[in-house]
Amino acid sequence: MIPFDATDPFRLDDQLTEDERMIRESAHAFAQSELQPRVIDAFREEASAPELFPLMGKAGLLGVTTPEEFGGVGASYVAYGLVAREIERVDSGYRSMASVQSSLVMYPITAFGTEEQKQKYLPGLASGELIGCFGLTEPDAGSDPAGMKTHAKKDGDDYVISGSKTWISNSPFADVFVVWAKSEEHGGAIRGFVLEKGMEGLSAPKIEGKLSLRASTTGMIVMDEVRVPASAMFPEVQGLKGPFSCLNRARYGISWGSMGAAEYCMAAARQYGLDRQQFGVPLASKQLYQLKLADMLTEIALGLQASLRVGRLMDEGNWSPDMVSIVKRNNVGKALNIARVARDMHGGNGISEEYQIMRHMINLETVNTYEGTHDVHALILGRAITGIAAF
Ligand code: TGC
Ligand code: FAD
Repeated sequence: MIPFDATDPFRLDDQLTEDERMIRESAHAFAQSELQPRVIDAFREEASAPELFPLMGKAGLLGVTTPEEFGGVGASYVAYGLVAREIERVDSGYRSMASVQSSLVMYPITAFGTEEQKQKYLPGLASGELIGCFGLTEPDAGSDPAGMKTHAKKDGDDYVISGSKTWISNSPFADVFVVWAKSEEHGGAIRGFVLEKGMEGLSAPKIEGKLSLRASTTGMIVMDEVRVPASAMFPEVQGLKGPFSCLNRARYGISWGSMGAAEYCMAAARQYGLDRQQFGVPLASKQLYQLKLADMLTEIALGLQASLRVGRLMDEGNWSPDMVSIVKRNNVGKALNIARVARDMHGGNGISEEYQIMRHMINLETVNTYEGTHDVHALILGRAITGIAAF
């Protein structure tokens, strides 16, 4: 037998490689020194922070799984998950900024792009000199992206793209726009295009007034007959499997990230219970208080192990998207519940920005919705179980 460590119940650390531990430690150091000091003000002010991208790039937090030849880190999916966990321990919005860049912009360019597209965009995206965004969702097509209206029309050697995307992370300050559109030339099949800031007819207004994920900037992508050369299109990939392949990676990262937010909330509730005296004793001495902490510890331990397992399977190439639905749905749902309970355990202080719990809680409302809502992932799993699509 060995002593039990309540901060690492299943000895996750022992299951990591030396490289993964180093990446986790450097992500932790970066998140605590660069992100934590600014997040309370950034969230309150709903501040845009494009300047964080070069800092994250320098710290090796962008393109963790992208091959080194394109400026990435060339590390494992487990390492990518560990980075997401450390960033989201501070704020889901900062993790969003990084995971869109890595999973939704660098991944499709790496997997589907031409050599020219890879050389042109990947090194700048890895260093954070370029910022990327991913446009799938539209005002009338959220959970059902097959219903998108954005379309691309062939005109000579060019494509002319029109339509609008909404709720797009990073778009107001993005340089590189990965956009999915129905191509008339390909019988209405969905194709991916890489657009650039400054193209005529392209704009990306900011969505103001979010009550969640305020440290991450969200906007629209409006395309009014944006003319792009044929070389802006991903040459091979057709249909929804293009964007969905990107979502698999981002959803997997979110499964780790949400556990980071939950770990923060649990650690804060534990400390609060030890420090706060009521009825002449610390709150942590009460059975009800300990029950809540025990439930949190259990869900976090199980959630992290599940994500580690999926990550290892991804690294081996033995995974399926349904596995990712299990961990995205479960971990985010559990993290949201943990944050709500931790908020309650802080009493009145729980609503104060200083204690940071409520920020995590309201961020996780978004995380539960984006990248496939909690219920959409239930339906993905329901289809896998029964063979019947109930969307
Ligand atoms: P369906 O008929 O199931 O599939 C269409 C084609 O796609 C293939 N496919 C997948 N390929 C790879 N990975 C997956 N996970 C895949 N799921 C499906 C499938 O094999 C098929 O291929 P083919 O060759 O036969 O054409 O598609 P459907 O239209 O019935 O969709 C079903 C549903 C509900 C599962 C899907 O539409 C869905 O997942 N909806 C949720 C939408 C969503 O997650 N949007 C996310 C937008 S991006 C975002 O939120 C970023 S937030 C980022 C941040 O800030 O962190
Ligand atoms: P809807 O699809 O309208 O769903 C509304 C409700 O109906 C949900 O509860 C849902 O579970 C339920 N529902 C939907 N379909 C069914 C069904 N068949 N059966 C039962 N219930 C159903 N998108 C991008 O493309 N890129 C981004 O970078 C991006 N960033 C985002 C950042 C933020 C802050 C937010 C809030 C969203 C972002 N999104 C992004 C969009 C996000 O992916 C969508 O909000 C999400 O997919 C849900 O779509 P919707 O909002 O249209 O909700």
